[in-house]
Amino acid sequence: MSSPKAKALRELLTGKKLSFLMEAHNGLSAKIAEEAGFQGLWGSGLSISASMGVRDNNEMSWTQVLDLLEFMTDAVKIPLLLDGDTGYGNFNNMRRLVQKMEARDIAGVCIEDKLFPKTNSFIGDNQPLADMDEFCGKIKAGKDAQTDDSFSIVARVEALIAGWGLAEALKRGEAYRRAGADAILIHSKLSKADEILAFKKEWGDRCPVVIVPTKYYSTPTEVFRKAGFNVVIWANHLMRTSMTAMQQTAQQLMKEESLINVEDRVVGVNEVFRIQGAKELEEAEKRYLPAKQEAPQALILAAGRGKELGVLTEDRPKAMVEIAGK
Ligand code: SPV
Ligand code: MG
Repeated sequence: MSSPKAKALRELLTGKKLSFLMEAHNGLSAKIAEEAGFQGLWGSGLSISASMGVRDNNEMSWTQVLDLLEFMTDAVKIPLLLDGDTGYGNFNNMRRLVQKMEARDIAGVCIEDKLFPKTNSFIGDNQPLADMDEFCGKIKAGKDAQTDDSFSIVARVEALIAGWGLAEALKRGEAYRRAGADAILIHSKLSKADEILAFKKEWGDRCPVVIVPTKYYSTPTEVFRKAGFNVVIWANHLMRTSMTAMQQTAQQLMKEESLINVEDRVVGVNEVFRIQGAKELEEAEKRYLPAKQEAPQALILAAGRGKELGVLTEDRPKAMVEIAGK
């Protein structure tokens, strides 16, 4: 058994060409990413939590995340890789997560070797790491729990983020690969790509490698391609771009108390209806609702009371009922 979405994500992870995953945090951003041409989505923990007005510290429960993912994955045909943080607990929580994700046709999950509740990788230094063997058990439990052969588990190595160095990152990556991870995500918070390039050089082609260049954004994509990375994640840019737009609009409306200078900068409501699929509903209504009765165009007056007219003809014949003042 293999779902087309799980298969599609696996192909992106293992394909010869460099692939891209676009962050999405709700059904709308998922649709926008798909329409732009992206072949896969990143369900970013940072963006999802921010869009819900909470912190990226597992303040949303895992079932709240799943409910949101259902809207996202229902909205599109492309696969979604969930940023599953630490797997929301130990190996047991991880295997339950995998089962529940498969039930919602979510194509894969990335888990990171940190401690629950996690902290975003760009906050503070020296974040504690999970015990390597315990994390390997979590990967194994997830792989054993999946029923779809194509469901992917990506193991995220946080050793560079935590300042433990390249040797530790390689050691952990190798242990996670042996535990069954389908790909490794090597994360870095440096403004230059040096340490992830050094990792890839040593790693070779042992298994696919995913990167998140949020902090080393000025590195040309060609460098990643040449180094042989498999997937680049644009991890939070739809959430951040929408924050910029919302802040501008809210501040402008607060100040100007008028829509006049805002209207040309925002999509029209017809564009909102289009992306919601309003047209499909209109067509479905024609197929499934009884044909609408035309409103009466004429009333033929005749003698007699016409019992259906009730009180109108209690004390007069139909022909004497007042209509439009006559
Ligand atoms: C996320 O998008 O939530 C990530 C990537 O985990 S990062 O924020 O760069 O850690
Ligand atoms: Mg995250």
